[in-house]
Amino acid sequence: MSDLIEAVLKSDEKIDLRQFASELRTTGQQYFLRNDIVRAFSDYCTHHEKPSDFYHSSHLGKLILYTQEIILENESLCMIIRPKIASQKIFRILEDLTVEAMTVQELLDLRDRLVNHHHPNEGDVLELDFAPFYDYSPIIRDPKNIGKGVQFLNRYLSSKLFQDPEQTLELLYEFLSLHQYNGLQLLINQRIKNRRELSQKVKQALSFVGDRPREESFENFRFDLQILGFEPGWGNTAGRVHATLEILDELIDSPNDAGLESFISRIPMIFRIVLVSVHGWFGQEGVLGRPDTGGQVVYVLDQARSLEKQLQEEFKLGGLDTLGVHPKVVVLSRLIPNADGTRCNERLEKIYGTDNGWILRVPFREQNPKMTQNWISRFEIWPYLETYAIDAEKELLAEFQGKPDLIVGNYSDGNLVAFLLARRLKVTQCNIAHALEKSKYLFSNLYWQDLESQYHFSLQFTADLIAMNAANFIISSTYQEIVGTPSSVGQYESYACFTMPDLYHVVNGIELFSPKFNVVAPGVNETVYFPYTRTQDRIPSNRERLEELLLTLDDPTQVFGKLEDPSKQILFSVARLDRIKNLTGLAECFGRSPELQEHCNLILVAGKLRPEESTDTEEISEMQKLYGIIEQYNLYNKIRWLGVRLSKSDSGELYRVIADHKGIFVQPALFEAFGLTILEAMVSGLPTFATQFGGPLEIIQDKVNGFYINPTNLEETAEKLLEFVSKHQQNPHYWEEISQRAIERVYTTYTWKIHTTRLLSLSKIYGFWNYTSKENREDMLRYLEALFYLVYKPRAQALLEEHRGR
Ligand code: UDP
Ligand code: LCN
Repeated sequence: MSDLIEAVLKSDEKIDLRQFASELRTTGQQYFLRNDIVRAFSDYCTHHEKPSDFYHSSHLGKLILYTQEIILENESLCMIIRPKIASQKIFRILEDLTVEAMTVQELLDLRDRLVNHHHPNEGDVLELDFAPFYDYSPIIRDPKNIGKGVQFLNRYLSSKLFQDPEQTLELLYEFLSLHQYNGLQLLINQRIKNRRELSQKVKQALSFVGDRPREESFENFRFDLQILGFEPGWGNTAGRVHATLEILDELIDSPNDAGLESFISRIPMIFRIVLVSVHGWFGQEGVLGRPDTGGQVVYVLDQARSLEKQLQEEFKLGGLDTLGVHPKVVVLSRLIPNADGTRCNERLEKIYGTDNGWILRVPFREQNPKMTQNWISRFEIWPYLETYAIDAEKELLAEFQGKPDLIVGNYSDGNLVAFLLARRLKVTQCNIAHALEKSKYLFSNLYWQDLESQYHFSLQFTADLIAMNAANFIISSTYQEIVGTPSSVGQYESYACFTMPDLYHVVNGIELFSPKFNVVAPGVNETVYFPYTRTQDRIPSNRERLEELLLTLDDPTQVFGKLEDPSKQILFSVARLDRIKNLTGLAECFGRSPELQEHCNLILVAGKLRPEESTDTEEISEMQKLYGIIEQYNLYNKIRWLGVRLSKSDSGELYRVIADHKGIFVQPALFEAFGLTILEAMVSGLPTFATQFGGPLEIIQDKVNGFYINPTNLEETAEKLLEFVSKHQQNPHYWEEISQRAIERVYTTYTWKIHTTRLLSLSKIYGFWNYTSKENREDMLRYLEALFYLVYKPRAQALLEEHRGR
């Protein structure tokens, strides 16, 4: 039994536990989530006049602190306790305070009973368990090391490998012989016939290049090295070639994991990359702010640019650029024939700022022209993905004139396509979630059947399970994306155990301690978003135009609201009009606080102004809600709502104009997986108040370089904003101090250079280990295929039929 429960039961607090349980019963509610539990317990303490430390310090208080869920059923109470990150214990407590441990299966049955979908007489439901497949691979032990997979894997496998120096050398030899680019042999050639020769020749080459001037170009001695058995890829100068060979020499003589990592990171292994981002409007202009088109598009485009740049630098240092070795990065997206003024109906579009970066758009097959001619919501896209992957494979092979070296999936749909492609092409698969819908929508799995007609979560969650288990490695933007915080469950963690009543039970959905997880945060485009103080890089006419748009322009086609006093401090936010982005919550917070209205104006930038311009139900309802709030609190003269789609450069300048006015950025989302707008605002120099639910908790250090808000507590949020405003009024340097620290935070931690250096190094190391350990994942992949064909595909076909009938 859990120590915590035992401690409660051994003390007088068992009476409180019984009383608390009986009070929960009187609410008539059966299912309590953490927030409900904490609130109910706080009420209990107040109502029973408990001493002030009872809430936190009593045994019961501590037990409640770790309790994620309580489910009441007849006389029993089920507690789901999360004593530490990524672990779960389940107990049933009966009325007489007898405690029994429950299995995951029992918990899932209980949840099914709760929603009247438990039918034991009709047989068992399919049970999915991925745990046996992870028995073969090493597992991280300490939860604090989750997300540092590659370091762990490298250390673990190195120590195994290095026990046998001869085998190490053999593997290195075989691995070095593999690399080619369009028929150009790289690294070593057949003149080095075996591992022993490799070891000798490395020493000879070292002495040969060591005698040459450090700066001498590789071209000058390329053919001398070739005779020794060495091909291009070691360096562009004698100095660089020497340094790379030295690392190898050291690795052969005294292998160690750090040396291996730095050596593998220098090897040219990745030339062609595919970034899969299927749904949404994927373009470079006029697409942001539409439903389904937000940060992912910004992320993928910036990542593509940065990957190309990083590879170009790498190839230059490796002496390969002059030999015609150039990287190619392709963003694979969907071609949308009815493109609504965007370029999404073009097959190929060059990515701005790249030499060889492209958006390749492949259409969905015309299984249902009514749908496939148009934008399709990410919730409806599932039936079209399998054939899309088949068509995309052909296009990619033609485009690259060969296979890619790395496939990166984005979001549930892109990750599923990445799985299908990687499986067919036998290429390393990396996943990026961006936002897993499962944790965004409360009870999305338990009530999936009620939500199915609108959200089709049965397809999405099945796709997620397939893709996340299939991926060779997963990169997440934050630690908590994987396993949450001590008090909240992580996004991936929510896949570990859940029920999809009548469809399947997941008893082990993902191994959170697997070294496949790596935290690699995104950056921000530094040419677009930079500090407001860098006046030399700003264009005065743009600044004036945007200042007018923000504060005074009277154009009802673009702006709603007219400021009575434009000199008040600006509260600013920009987001799509999704419910979860909660711009309406911010407006409500502003509306309810006359004091905030006295000192500030609220400026919101969202893609649209008029419900009739949208076909997205959530977007329409958010617009209607926003108009309602403006009316209810009479905010017409205190708010400006810009329904504009800004160009990239305007969007950067907009933040800076707000900073010129000493404004404040507020990100009020009910949940934010990461939050690129936060980086954009911070690097521009805006003091930023962001939601405490999700990624912002890791980006911002509270009260140091920004502030957390609880967007569900409107009063507290208004108070926090007012406190800042008043501090700023008393001390004009206060704003600047926070502003400066926000800028520093981004430059030290969130740059694309840091991101891509890490991503490429990960890709190579996973590639190396997959090769050398010849890890046999075939059994898991077969299981995943079965899931795809037996569960996903029939459901996707049924959805297609439904689409056809619309
Ligand atoms: N954005 C924009 N115009 C809008 C809404 C959003 O340009 O009307 C941009 C914003 O600047 C940011 C991205 O879209 O670059 C949103 O990314 P974020 O990660 O904050 O949220 P997401 O939309 O992905 O959930
Ligand atoms: C999706 C989201 O919801 C955001 O929180 C992220 O910042 C964005 O994708 C980029 O990863």
